[in-house]
Amino acid sequence: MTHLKLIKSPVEIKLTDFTLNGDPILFQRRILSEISDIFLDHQAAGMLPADTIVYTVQSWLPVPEGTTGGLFYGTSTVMPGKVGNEYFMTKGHSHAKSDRAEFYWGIQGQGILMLMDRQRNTWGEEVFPGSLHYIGSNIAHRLVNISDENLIVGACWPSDAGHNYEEIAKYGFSARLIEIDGKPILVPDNKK
Ligand code: M6P
Ligand code: ZN
Repeated sequence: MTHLKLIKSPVEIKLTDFTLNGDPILFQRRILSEISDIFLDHQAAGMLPADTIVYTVQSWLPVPEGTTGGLFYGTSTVMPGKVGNEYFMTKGHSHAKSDRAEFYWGIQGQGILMLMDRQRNTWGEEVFPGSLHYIGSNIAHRLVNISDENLIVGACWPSDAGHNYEEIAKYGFSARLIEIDGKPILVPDNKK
């Protein structure tokens, strides 16, 4: 019974390193060997250690997955690095319930949030500490680290959004973020 009680939330963000502390927290680690297919240069991917951590995600799911009206919170950390000339990035996804939106915000490091609409138009938003990103419905999204430090990004999304990874796994985004002359450039790459 919490009536008239002053209580603490079960989860806190540790502001020195932005990790989530509390219970329950879900921790995911994506290593290169599991996600090497997302990168263009498979030979370059094969030259890096298979257990290289590309990114981690900490999430607080306060209600069961699929609940209507709830929210989830997550912190993604994309490591610095490249596969060939392509920066380390997340798998990327659209939402299984495709009309569900999401907020991302930059916490640490420099990156690009790649966004792609249903017509496969792809663009990028610059991510930096304090940047805020509204990812509308029907927009696929992927984070790319373009700096030489960890890219840390917060996220908040509806608990019934779900993840659709299949389309991105099959067709990719219609562009890749490649380093050319020391700068990140979106280069067309259409498999559809
Ligand atoms: C954010 C949210 C999560 C997502 C995570 C990693 O924290 O968007 O829903 O799972 O980033 O991204 P991905 O699922 O594309 O690997
Ligand atoms: Zn999402």
